Amino acid sequence: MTDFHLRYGTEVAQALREQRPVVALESTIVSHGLPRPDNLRVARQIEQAVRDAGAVPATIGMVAGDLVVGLDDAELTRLATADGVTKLSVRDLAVAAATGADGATTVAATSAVAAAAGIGVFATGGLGGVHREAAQTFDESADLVTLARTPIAVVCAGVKSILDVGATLERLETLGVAVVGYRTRRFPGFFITDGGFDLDWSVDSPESIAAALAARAQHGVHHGGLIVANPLPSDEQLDPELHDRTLAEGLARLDRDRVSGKAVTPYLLAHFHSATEGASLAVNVRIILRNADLAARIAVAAARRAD
Ligand code: PSU
Ligand code: MN
Repeated sequence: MTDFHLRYGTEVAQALREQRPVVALESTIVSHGLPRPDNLRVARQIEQAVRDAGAVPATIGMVAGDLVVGLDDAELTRLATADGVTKLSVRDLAVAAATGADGATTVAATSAVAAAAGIGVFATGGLGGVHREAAQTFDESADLVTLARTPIAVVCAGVKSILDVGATLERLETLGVAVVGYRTRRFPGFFITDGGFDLDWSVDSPESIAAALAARAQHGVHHGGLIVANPLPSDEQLDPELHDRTLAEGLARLDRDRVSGKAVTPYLLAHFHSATEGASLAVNVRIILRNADLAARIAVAAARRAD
C-alpha cells in the first residue's frame, strides 16, 4: 500500500482508534460533480446519512497541501465554494501536496487514501470507467486501475451511463476487481436503474458484504477492491427517454467543444443537471444518500464481526 502523509479530523481519528465504523467519502462529487450552491448542502447531507446509519463520515480532500481524512465543516465549505479547487486523482496527490494546493479527491484518490488510513468502506455516486470511443482516445478512468490494487469496498450506483458500461465491466474483470449487485443481478447505470448488463453475484444484506470482506482477509487477499453496485429503485430513476436524449446531446456538445481528459466527466454531469432542469440533480443526490446509508450499514456490520 502507498504511504501518504495524512492529517486526520478529530472525530475520525478517535473512531479509528476505537475501531468504530467509519465510511470514507470523496470530495470531487462536491467540488466538480454537483452544481453550486447545492453542493455544500448535499455534502453535509451525505455525512448526515452516514451518521444516521451509525458510522462516522470521513470526507477526504486536500486543503492547502494537507491530505485530510475527515474534513471539518470549514474545510468542506472551502472545497465546495473556493475557486481553483483541483480535481485530484492518485497521480496528482504528491505534486498537489508539494505546491500547497486545494484539491478534491476522485474515487481513485479517495480509495487509495482511505485504504492507507485503514478505512475499509467508501460511498460514492458512480465510478469512473471506460469512456465511449476509448478505443481511439484511450480515456479510461484511473478509478479502475486503482481499485485493482486497493483493498476497499466501494458502494456506488454502477458507472455513469455516459461511459461505455460493457467495456468498463470487462476491464474490471481483467483487473480482478470484484463486482456484486446489492439485491440485483443487473449492473446499474447510475441515473438509470438497469445499465444493460448482468452481474455474476448478488448479495442481500450489509452482513453478507461484511462476510465477503472478512473472507477475503482470511484468504490473505489484501489488495483489490470490491464494488457494491446499489441501483436506484426503478420508480426513482431518471426517465430513461429524457436520459437518452440528454446523453446524446451532451456527447455531441463534448465533441463540438473539444472537451477531453479529466474535464469530460464534470462537463457531462453539468450538462445533465442544466438540460434536465434539476431532475438529474435530484436523482444524483438520492443515489449518493442511498449509497452513504448502505456503506454505513456495511461498516457497522464489519465492525460487529471484528468485536
Ligand atoms: N460520479 C459522479 N460524480 C462525479 C464523479 C463520479 O456521479 O463527480 C467523479 C468521481 O470523483 C470519479 C471521477 O472518480 O468523477 C471520474 O473522473 P474521470 O473519468 O476523469 O476519472
Ligand atoms: Mn479520463
